[in-house]
Amino acid sequence: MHAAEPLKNDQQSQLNALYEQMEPEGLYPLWEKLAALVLPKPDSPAKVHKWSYDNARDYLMRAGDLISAKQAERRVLILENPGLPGHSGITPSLYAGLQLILPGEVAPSHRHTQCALRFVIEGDGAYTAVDGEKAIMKPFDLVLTPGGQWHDHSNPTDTPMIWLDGLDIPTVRHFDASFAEGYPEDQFPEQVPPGDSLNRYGRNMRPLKGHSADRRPAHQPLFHYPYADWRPALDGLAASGEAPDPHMGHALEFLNPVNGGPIMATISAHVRLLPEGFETKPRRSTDGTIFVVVEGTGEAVIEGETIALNPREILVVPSWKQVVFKAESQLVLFGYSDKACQEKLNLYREENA
Ligand code: GTQ
Repeated sequence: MHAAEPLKNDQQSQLNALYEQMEPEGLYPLWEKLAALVLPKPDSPAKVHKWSYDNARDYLMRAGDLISAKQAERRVLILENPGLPGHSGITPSLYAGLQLILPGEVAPSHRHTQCALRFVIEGDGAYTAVDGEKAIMKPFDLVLTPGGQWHDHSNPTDTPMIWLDGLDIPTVRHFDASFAEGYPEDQFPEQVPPGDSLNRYGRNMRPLKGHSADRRPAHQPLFHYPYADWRPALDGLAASGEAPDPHMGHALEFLNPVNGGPIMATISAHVRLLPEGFETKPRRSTDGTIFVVVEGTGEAVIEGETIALNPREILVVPSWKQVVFKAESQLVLFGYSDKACQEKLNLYREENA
């Protein structure tokens, strides 16, 4: 930041002697570390990385032969960022994993302070039950398990079900605020028919009054955002004739109907559609983002590095890395990040070139 004033003659050796004596007392000189602690701009230890779905699926199915969902509690392969070894994070603040539920299996009910989203990649008809209400899942549905709510996953179909788990595990760890407990039975007792909260809160309406109107937590009533709803909305935007946003394409954020804010306290999520041949202008933001390719092919060019994009691949773009997306065919992406959390802390920034 400022040009350092040079040290005189034997100043450094005297300082070194001082550091050595202080260190056992847990005392360190800030002036040796200031530049690395207070950065002029983000310099994420996380790396740009892409996971092939087919490759990860192969390992997941092999795990499925060796351990049951019940034994594992959650049979998930963690997508760990290669720049964050041992951190179990895909970015410094967020976690990602691929979860497999085989036909007939149940991942038993538990609850925890961490917030979770599920983005379905494969299978049709398994469900996540949240406080005893099933969200029956189809490919590319978004399902939330907000912090503190009981949830179990079951697959009554005859095909495997696989989804991407996105959680704020590293954020909760950072704040030392994790609580978790198991439910005494595998499944939380069913409270209402599937789709109940979607009917009450998912159509831009809310219960006026009446039976179980207040069953869901007031701050988080909706937890299912079906592909059948969001995908046609993107098509409608693309067909409207309005030019795509130069940096984002046609992009829609998933909302919490209570306040029009992000889906959960710590995690934001969106989808975007880039028409065939469209190339975005360069953009960077402080929210490192995890993308799933929903359909189409293209490229992400991140700080000059070109990464091919194919359906079901998972890509992480860390904080403040400049990215350009190019759609070879019409490209549809899902993305989630910690923008919701950063905005609360007045940290979020973006730069649209
Ligand atoms: O489904 O509850 O990938 O608690 C990691 C932790 C999934 C879950 C994960 C979890 C879950």
